[in-house]
Amino acid sequence: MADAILAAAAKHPKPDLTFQYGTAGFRMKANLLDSVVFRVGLVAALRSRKLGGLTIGVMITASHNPPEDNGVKLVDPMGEMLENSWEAYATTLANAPDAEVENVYHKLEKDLKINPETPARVIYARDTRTSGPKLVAALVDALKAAGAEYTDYRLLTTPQLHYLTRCTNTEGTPQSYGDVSEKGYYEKLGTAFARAIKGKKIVGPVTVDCANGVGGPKLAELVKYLPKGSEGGIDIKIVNDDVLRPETLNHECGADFVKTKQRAPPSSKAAPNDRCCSLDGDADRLIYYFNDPEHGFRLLDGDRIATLAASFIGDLAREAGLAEELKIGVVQTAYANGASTKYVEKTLGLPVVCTPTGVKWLHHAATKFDVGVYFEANGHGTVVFSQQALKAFKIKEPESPAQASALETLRALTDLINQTVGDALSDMLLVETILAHKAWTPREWDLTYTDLPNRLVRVEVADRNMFKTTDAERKLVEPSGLQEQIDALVKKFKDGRSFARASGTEDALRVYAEAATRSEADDLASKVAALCKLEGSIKS
Ligand code: G16
Repeated sequence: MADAILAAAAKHPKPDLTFQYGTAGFRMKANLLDSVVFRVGLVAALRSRKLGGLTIGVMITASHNPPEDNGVKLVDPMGEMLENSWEAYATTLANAPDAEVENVYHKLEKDLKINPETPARVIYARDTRTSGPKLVAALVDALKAAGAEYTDYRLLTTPQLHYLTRCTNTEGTPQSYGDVSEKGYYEKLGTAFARAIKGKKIVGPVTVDCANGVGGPKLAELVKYLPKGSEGGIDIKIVNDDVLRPETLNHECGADFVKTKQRAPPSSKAAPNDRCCSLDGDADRLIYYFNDPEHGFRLLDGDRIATLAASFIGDLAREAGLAEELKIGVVQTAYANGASTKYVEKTLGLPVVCTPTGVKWLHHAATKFDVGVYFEANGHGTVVFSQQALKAFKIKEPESPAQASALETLRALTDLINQTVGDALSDMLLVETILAHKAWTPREWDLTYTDLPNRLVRVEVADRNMFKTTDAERKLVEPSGLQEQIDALVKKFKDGRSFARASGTEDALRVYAEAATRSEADDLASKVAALCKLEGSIKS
């Protein structure tokens, strides 16, 4: 096997670059990724062996990034993101000189006390990018060289791979998460959705913009398993599902476009008040929106989905007589609109935890609650239920028909919601379920609180790594003095708040600002961006 790794590594030479495991794995221009994907394959084999042969997932995708990018991320056995400490091992292997890959691999094996005789099992999938098949070939070379067993699930959304990883590892156990197949995923969601909306009416269609990514064909498949609008179910109109022209991926459409530009895709033909939503390139983010005849474009982002879900599940828990025993909480990042945080704390009366950007951080914090609702403002998130909550939903004896119905809806939600990771398809069915239960249009949802105007700016700097943050990314510690300048600016704006952080998926700095009015938010964002740009050029 040793020779096999050395020989295989030589076929995937490393370019003269330093690679970083970012917010969601390695991500960059696809033509630079061959050696990285190969080495991630080796890490997957090591991780599986370390865990006694449990199956590890590898997803090849660059999600919201442009078509020429790609990326690779690892999925741990229960469908969570790779354990944090292993990101460092992946980085070490990714940066090892070609001739050293085999030595580094064996050093990790030794240091981590991994038995090379233990079986290694890996499953993998990719999104629709043209660079995908070649990167898959690099991955397979590594898996063969490391002696791992593997299964190719071809094209999947990222959350589908997370689901399959958990199903594979729990198959035949009391914790079984579902049938180990793509069909099993659709069946589970379809059945749970039918149970969750039983007796309720979904008014009008929902138009889903699939970012011209893998979510398009997968949603078309899922629709076959859902009760149809004509039968009291859901009427889904799929748009931007062109996967035959790869250059259209995430181009002027998709969740990232809608959230950052704060407008509908230019191709949208939605009429006023039509319910619309957008997925991103690998269907793990979801953003809703509609056109208000009076106020124009209205965005219902991840913060809105979190508040909607938290209030609905909180109400159900009360109706089911379980409010006292279940700790419900919301997890956000610094990007959460200040008005949403206030709404959760003051109106819903629930605790809010703030973590750094990246689902890995939010998910972890959410598991500390019995019902942990976590969403990034960009639409990435889900709800996780503790074992205690699942047990309570199961064993609670209803004392009235209303309690029985609340309990049944809660049970259906635990199947409908993809608890492994944020899943745009599952989240969309969750939102549709809640709106049907509340008999709300997007307008009523929008009226729950008023967002503070905000702006997100992408700033290109020579070296984004010189910007270092603390306090869940809300403050810069480096370059020194910059935070004080930002604070001085913020003070001049009513309800002003702003922060800057290096992106972990793009070679850029992100600046966020909010303030009492749209023009002030724009002004604050552009002033903070200018400060950062200046600092970035002085120190580089
Ligand atoms: C990934 C992460 C998200 C994160 C986003 C942007 O999303 O999974 O948690 O919010 O990147 O991160 P950054 O600001 O560091 O670039 P996706 O949908 O691109 O995989």
